[in-house]
Amino acid sequence: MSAILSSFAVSTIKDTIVALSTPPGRSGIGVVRLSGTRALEISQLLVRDEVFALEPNHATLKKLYDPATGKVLDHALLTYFKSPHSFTGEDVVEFSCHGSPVLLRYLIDIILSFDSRLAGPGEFTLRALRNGRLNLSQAEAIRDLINAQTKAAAQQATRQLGGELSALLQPIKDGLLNTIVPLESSLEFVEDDLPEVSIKEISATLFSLINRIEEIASTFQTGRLLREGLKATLVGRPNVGKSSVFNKLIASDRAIITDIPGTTRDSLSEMLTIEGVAILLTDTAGLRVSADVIENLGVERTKRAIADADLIILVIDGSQPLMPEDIDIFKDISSGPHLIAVNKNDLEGFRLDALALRENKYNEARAIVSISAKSGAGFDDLRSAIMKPFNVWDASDNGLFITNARHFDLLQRTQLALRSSADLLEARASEELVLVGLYDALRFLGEITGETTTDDILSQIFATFCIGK
Ligand SMILES: Nc1nc2c(ncn2[C@@H]2O[C@H](COP(=O)(O)OP(=O)(O)OP(=O)(O)O)[C@@H](O)[C@H]2O)c(=O)[nH]1
Ligand SMILES: [Mg+2]
Repeated sequence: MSAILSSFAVSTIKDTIVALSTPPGRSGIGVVRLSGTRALEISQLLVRDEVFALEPNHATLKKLYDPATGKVLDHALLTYFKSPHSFTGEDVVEFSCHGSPVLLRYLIDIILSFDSRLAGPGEFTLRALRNGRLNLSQAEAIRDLINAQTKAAAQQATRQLGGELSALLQPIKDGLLNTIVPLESSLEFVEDDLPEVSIKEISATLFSLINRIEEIASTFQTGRLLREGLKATLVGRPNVGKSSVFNKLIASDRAIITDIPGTTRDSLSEMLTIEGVAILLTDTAGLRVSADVIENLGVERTKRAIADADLIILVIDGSQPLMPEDIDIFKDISSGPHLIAVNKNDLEGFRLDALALRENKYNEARAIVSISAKSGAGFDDLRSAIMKPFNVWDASDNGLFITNARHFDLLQRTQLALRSSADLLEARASEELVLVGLYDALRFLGEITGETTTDDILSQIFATFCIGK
């Protein structure tokens, strides 16, 4: 482990920490977790039995006492994990109590009175990291697993927790070392310039490493979606059926629908899941120039929702000819990811006039789907079209994706550093200069898994964890 990492951990090395590891509130069971050198001793005080020895990895039913009054607090199941074979690598005792918030608070207060302190966010995981039980990308995966909003996101986090990201990066680090070694040794023996064949070999290795990193980094677009979800916004002129499409997609009568244009006044958002990706769908006020103050405020909100969206779904009423307003709205949104849903295909006279948007002058139009919010026709196509620009087709059982912006950023920086080294090598610059980029690249890769992560970054990362984990 790096010196940087262990110096960050020094402040937390000795004390015993405690926290509620289950969510606050009433529940069947509430788990209080205790980690550190005094964990076992404190447990003995609570069960009022000095000779009581918990057997590691076994659950034991015990009465817990309030040492001040001698009264029984609860009957709890105690599980002891002996250092180093525990989550944190320290002695850990978990108390599975009845899930009463009052009782759990009471128990934690008693434990705190025995020379322990409340754990900070993610501090159990931080200790696990410090004790080499897992690396930084695995620690982040635990947080992501807990926060996962969909099955696909949970699966990605589990894979990262299993060490797949580190395994993916290891060959790149090895490759880098293979280029560093000949450069370093030629530095040492100043008289020997690197032979041309070696330069060519190193350069080829560098380019293959750059390509590999690019390949891994390119999964971020999908990975980010898996982790954070996608914001899709329904827009269109009044009465085309945006709210009807919204209700159909979320399978609930959430939005008010009437045949009066201007029904929706305020933006409305709901979550749904398509192909394992969480979608935050927003219904908006129909876009038109209106004399109504409230409606105009709604239109302002629609514009903000458009700016904020990853994908715009333009709804058009296919039972009417394409209107100038439809085209205006289309022009406003067509520079970003969008699709066109031509609604009301159950009606007589329905036409895919919107095709004109694609076939004639406005050829940026992406997918056009014919739907009916009334009959539900075309909704499978609509769902596929929503996911299409984001290439999430078989995200759930494909390879590992980069889901974390921090990792993506470090991969980009690795790539830039390698490119600058490759350019310098090409220009036959001195080995010293070429090496700078290679060492930078190695350090950036190390920051992903935590070998070279600084204190500041570590505290920033762990601040995003929940207490008790
Ligand atoms: N026949 C038919 N009618 C539809 C369909 N979708 C919506 N409608 C009707 O069209 C009218 C307007 O629907 P809304 O969903 O309120 O339209 P909107 O775009 O949200 O309208 P605003 O909120 O006013 O902008 C209602 O009378 C709906 O019942 C459809 O697929 N087929
Ligand atoms: Mg509406």
